[in-house]
Amino acid sequence: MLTALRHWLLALAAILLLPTPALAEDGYDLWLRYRPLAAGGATALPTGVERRGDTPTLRAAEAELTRAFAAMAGGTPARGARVVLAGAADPEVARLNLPLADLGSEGYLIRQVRLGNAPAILITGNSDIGVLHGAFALLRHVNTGQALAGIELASAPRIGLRLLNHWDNLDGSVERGYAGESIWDWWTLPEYTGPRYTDYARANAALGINGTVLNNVNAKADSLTAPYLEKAAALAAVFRPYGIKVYLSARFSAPVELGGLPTADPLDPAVQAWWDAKATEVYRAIPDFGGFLVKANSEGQPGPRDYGRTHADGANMLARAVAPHGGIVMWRAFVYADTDPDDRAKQAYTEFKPLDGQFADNVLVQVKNGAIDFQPREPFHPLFGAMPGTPLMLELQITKEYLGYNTHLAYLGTMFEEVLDADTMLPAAGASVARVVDGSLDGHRLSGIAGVANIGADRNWSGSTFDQANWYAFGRLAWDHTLSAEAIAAEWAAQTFRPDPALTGPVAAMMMGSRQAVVDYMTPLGLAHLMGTGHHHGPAPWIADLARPEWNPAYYHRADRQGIGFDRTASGSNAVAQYAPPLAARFADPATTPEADLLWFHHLPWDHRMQSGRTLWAELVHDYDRGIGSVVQMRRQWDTLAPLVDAERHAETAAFLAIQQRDAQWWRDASIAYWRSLNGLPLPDGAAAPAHDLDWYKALSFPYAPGHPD
Ligand code: BDP
Repeated sequence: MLTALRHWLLALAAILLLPTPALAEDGYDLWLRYRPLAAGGATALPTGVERRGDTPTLRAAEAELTRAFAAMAGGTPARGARVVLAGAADPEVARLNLPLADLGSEGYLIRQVRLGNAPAILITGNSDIGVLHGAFALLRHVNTGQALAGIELASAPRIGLRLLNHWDNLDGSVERGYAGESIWDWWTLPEYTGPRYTDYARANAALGINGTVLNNVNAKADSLTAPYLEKAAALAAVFRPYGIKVYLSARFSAPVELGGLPTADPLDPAVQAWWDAKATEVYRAIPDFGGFLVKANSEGQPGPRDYGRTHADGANMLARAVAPHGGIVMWRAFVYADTDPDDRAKQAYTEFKPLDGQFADNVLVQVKNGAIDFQPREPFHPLFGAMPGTPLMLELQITKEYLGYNTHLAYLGTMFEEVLDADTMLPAAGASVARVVDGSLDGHRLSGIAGVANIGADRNWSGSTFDQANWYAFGRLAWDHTLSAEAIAAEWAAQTFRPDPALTGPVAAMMMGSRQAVVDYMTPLGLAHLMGTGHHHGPAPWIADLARPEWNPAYYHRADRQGIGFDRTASGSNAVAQYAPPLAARFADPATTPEADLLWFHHLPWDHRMQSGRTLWAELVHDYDRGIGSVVQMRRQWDTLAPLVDAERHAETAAFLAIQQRDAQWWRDASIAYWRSLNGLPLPDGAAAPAHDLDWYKALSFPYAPGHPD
């Protein structure tokens, strides 16, 4: 007995002596990080949640609120009015005559009202999904430090299709990924659908993302076989209550590879019949399947051009197959061919513009933000505004393939905002890319926006804390492109760390300057595509010997003894002519071209005079150094925030910022060493010499860098 007591006491002492285990801050919670609210804060938490209706979606909304309020209360008794979840059809809600008409099928309205003669915070919408979105909006409101009393919010999405594109392969690898393996465990699906899939759906529904393409655009036909459809159906079942539909990338040659047909010619009736039957099979497995995404005749993928047919022929064939089931086709405009000697930046426009008006009405053409390929900065793609008869879907890259992967802090909210706000001037001023994409400019029924996901199996989902912000910013702007990147940054920081202006202000400031820093130290003044072949992690502007000309960095910078830059004016490729006449005129003249895009449009002598009074050469070096300086500044700023951020996430970001500074120096030094080998110019006054000679940088090799597709 005594021994037992002694053991018990010893065990108790051991427990008491243990340091209190800190709540794990591993980033898993994303923006759904519910922690006790500061005592005496603005929010009186609701006394309860009342759910009117019994659907999986309403139950999910209730579960989210209950879980959040319990965690936020931290033991303090609730004092606020109860929250009521009720659709517009609820008789009591109907009697309130609330302005619900503009909310569409996914929007929400939140108001403090009286229901059943007691005060209530009502979350309502025209559908259960609207109510769910409202529940997440209310939590965002509280989690950013705002009071519930008197709350009044209403919002509806401006763009219809708000999709993630996963570049995930069936073997678990992720093309251009850096956050671990794919989160889809195809091997254990469909039997095992672990909690991670639900948490994925929660995180996306909180932003209003309503669809996800599960597999890589460089698709395998196997995704369309019965076993894989069953696996996709299991994911669709998890996502359905959260208003998220499943889509698949389709391999154009699937009728040959799976069906044994001799051709995939879109005009061949047997091929059409194969796709019709396949679509029927897909919809039998997944009744609310969204549709197909297709990369065709690009970078080795099969497509209609293999049979002398147009992209419209290919898209329309698939569109006919999914139309009876209510499906859509997203046909990518990311095409360029080594057989086409014309400027790569012109090729998508040349190919697609003449097809305007020829696509079936359930087809969207999906266009990357810029005409080359997700570079740190590109002018907006000239197809925006140029195809008024076709709904154009904007494709953004959330994953930072060309912006330093997960170790460089680069907030893409500013980049997304830049392209959305760009004025196409077609047909006249005020025709922003956002208005093309949301369908309002040309009155399209369909509208869409896609983000290439940066999600992987890493515990923190995105490979770094700050890369979560890019997923977040994409989702928020997809819902409402009028939000500002800065407000989104502050809102993200409040939910991710704490709703304290002493933290959110400096963090948002770091984020707002971060993408320009990357532009500065990698590809200043409109330069592009200077990265190492294959891995895309570091600089290799000297590469000029790859088989396809447009895969060589030298193709893009065109630097020589006299000057640098790609002449896209009438004396060069004349890509400027693909823009609206006033823009074409502006871009045709170096004096009126924004300096940020100068070398994108012009080949200029090294001694060209810049607005600053410096020569182009001195300005380039200045920008590289400014980029490094910004990283140094971010490191300082982040250090001062140590008392306001948990140790685990603070240390990770601090370490990554150190890597970023090292890499920024590498980009700067390697680039300068190379430019000097061409121009023979001395370093501008005060500029430091590169740490190594050019050969040293050329000799670096990274065969095992993450994200490499092979
Ligand atoms: C490029 C990527 C490549 C993708 C391609 C695409 O390097 O891996 O397959 O885009 O968008 O940026 O299809």
